Amino acid sequence: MSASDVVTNLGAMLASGGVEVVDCSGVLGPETPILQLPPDFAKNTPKVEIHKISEYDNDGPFFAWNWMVLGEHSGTHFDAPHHWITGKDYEDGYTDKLDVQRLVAPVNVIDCSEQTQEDPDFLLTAKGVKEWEDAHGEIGKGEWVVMRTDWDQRVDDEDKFLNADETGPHSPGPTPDCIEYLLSKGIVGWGTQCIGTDAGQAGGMEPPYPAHNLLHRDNCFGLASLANLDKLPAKGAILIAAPLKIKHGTGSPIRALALVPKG
Ligand code: 23J
Ligand code: MN
Repeated sequence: MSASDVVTNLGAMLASGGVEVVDCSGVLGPETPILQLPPDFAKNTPKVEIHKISEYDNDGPFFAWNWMVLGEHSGTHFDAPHHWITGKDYEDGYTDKLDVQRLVAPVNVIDCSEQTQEDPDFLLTAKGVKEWEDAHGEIGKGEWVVMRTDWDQRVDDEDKFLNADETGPHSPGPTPDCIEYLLSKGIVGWGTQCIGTDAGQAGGMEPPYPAHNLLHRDNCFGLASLANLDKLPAKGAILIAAPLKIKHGTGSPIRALALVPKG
């Protein structure tokens, strides 16, 4: 089939609903959980604010619009390579410079929801990924890989979502060897349903925050706070994860969309 036929057929399938568009973003608003770094870092991202300019009133009789206070790394969002020191030298490592061809790609969904229900500190390893590949097929070059934990069920309760105690945050994520293995397969990026791409306890790993450190070292992307991964097949969907074109941006909220064949 020619590329032209593929796109024509995809268009027809989208129009008929044979291919379903699944919303993999959470709601962005004042209640959206925001990462709080440990107190040794004084500055943090503020909560999302939405301020009304007008809503069919004296300030705008025919129109409604708002302005916002919004961090780059708030809610369902994209981490660009420039976000981490290991990715600082990539000229295309910013949200306004990156190669958009890489943002639309097949997605591999690794279901860890059973393990993470038992253990909020569950870590996906290279071994775990290889076992998933034995069951579902190989992860290919240029593809997304996302970790399903159903953490989006907690998103309306910030305490439950961040899941922190006196020993720090407790949320699932990857081991360093997991990310190294995925990078060896040539993935475009790694996504999770938690506040960041790394596990809650990843500050104590070697290297610290391995998803951030290793993905961005290799000019790859991160996705965080993804929703509705339980509605995606293990393989066979396409994920569109496009950040705003923020000048010199290190990341951006996204409307993550998955194209899923129905039936
Ligand atoms: C800054 C510092 C550490 C982390 C993060 C940001 C994120 O998780 C993020 O949103 O990229 S771990
Ligand atoms: Mn981020």
